[in-house]
Amino acid sequence: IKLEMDLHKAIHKEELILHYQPKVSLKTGKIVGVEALIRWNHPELGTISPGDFIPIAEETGLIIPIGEWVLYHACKQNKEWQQKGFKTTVSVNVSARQFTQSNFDETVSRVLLQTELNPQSLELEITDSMTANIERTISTLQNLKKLGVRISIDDFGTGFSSLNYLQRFPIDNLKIDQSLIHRMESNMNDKTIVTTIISMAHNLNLNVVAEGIQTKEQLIYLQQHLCDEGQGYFFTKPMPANKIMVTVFEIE
Ligand code: G
Ligand code: G
Ligand code: MN
Ligand code: NA
Repeated sequence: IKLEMDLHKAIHKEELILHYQPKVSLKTGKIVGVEALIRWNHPELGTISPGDFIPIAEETGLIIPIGEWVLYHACKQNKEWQQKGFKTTVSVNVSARQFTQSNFDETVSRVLLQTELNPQSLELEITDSMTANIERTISTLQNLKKLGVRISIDDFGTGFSSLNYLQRFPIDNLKIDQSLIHRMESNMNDKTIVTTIISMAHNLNLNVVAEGIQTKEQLIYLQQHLCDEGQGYFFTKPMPANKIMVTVFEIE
């Protein structure tokens, strides 16, 4: 209850911040985008990870204002980077409760206008847990695609997703869940699953992103099997906007 009340005030008290994790092209080694990941600097408890407060935000409905805060700040930051000459896209994680709001597309449209970010530079990450109502999901995705934004399926390969929706949803990217990438080393079956996901995605004209790359071996295997892009501690951990400017963009 205490945490819930604190979360209520967190936005106005400017305790929420975004960290960014680069997404790297496995062909060129260049940074093609960043994923925005929220953090909460609690005045007494220190940094609280989204895994611990996003569920509370979802239950209480606070995810709606928080989600809009994330969207606005991620777009605004990316616009600033673009004006400085860094050609990146920004990916924003979207919760089920946000995605199923009837005016979610209007929120996205408003934020794009406010920040003057090119819609093609914004990627929305949804998970298949929010695709229970297939027809409704398709219609929401179609409205979002009309705005010009890109859509990713996050955490792919976990849960009980049906492959059926992949060809029915107007999506752009498939992000392979990090658990599969981590298990590749020890498990031949997981290697096969990953390469099969890559081929399937390419056959459906989808761009494939591997999450959670931590070792050179994982990277080489993914490159050999033509995975398009990757994220993970092997490249860099998520970091604050000012730090990413110096340590990552400047290296290019
Ligand atoms: O950054 P970290 O590994 O702690 O993130 C944990 C989880 O929280 C991940 O599943 C991630 O997708 C989710 N998450 C991070 N930032 C956001 C956000 O801004 N909105 C939503 N809905 N989820 C987020
Ligand atoms: O659910 P989603 O894919 O959005 O979650 C991304 C989360 O994974 C973020 O919290 C991020 O901090 C974390 N992450 C990113 N790269 C790595 C990695 O290489 N290893 C591990 N263990 N976590 C990672
Ligand atoms: Mn994600
Ligand atoms: Na993921």
